[in-house]
Amino acid sequence: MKQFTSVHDVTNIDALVAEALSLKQNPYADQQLGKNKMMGLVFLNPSLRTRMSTQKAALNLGMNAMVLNIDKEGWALELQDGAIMNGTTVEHIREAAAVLGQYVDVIGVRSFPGLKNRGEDYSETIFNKFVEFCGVPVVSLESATRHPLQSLADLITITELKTVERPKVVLTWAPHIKPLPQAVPNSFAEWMCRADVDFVITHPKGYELSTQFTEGATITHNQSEALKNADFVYVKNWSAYEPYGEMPGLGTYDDWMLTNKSMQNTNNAKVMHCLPVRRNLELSDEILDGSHSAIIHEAGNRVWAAQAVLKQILQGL
Ligand code: SN0
Repeated sequence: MKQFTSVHDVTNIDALVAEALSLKQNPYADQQLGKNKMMGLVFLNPSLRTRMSTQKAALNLGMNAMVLNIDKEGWALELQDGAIMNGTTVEHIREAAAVLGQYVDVIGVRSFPGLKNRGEDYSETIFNKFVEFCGVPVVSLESATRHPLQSLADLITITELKTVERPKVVLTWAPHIKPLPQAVPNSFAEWMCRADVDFVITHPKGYELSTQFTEGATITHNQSEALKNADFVYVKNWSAYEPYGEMPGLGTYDDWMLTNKSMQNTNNAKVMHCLPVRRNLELSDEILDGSHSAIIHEAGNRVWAAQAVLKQILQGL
């Protein structure tokens, strides 16, 4: 594997999931593979799981890892080509990315969308500049439009916990108080449309995701209809794709938050969420603390997702 920025970089999804599950059983089998190899983790936005799980995955493979919170600890980055840098930005992304590539063998980058300019976000301007200038394989730690390490961990979790051959997986929108990226639902949809599952997306009118990620999914505005016989319910808030970054009907969809009652017509479904979750806004305490939740298990699987991906990248170096 030369890079991991979306499901399109994966040649065999089933094999990657199987690899992750095998690494979970035997985490230190490949310590020689990463010997004297350096993983760089560069964050333009906050992180808990991605940072810790990817670092742990690198160490399990025998790599070293360095973390840079470039938004807080780096020089103020200039992103525009041709800029006359006589203002507050100090270092151009062209130099920053190229220099980081001198120090590491694989680089992970997190860069959230601005949610102001859809064209800019959906062309992955910042992320692609890293890919262009760093000169080493790039792993997405969540870009403007996707979070593939999360989606892989989600597919691993579904594979482990499913009780029927072809489970029904429902992605449901949840309430929030501020506009969040579409990256997690885009990516989850993109992976689920390629997995052996019945995939349903439910959200209020106005929260349609870009169709490039949802082809093959059933889409409904009726949450309780969607939840019928569900085996997995994946909860996530996202802002609108059109009008971009807005929250149509803010405050009127509070009943979209799942409670134990919402789960009654499911097939005793497992509830998933990528975290961080705002309690009693996106998800109720009773779900988070109850038997439906697979959320901590899911977060644990972030290590094996990252390790399977890094292993394939190391094998291609
Ligand atoms: C991010 C998102 O893409 O939705 C990261 C998820 C892994 N989530 C947030 O930014 C949450 C922020 C908040 O205020 O709740």
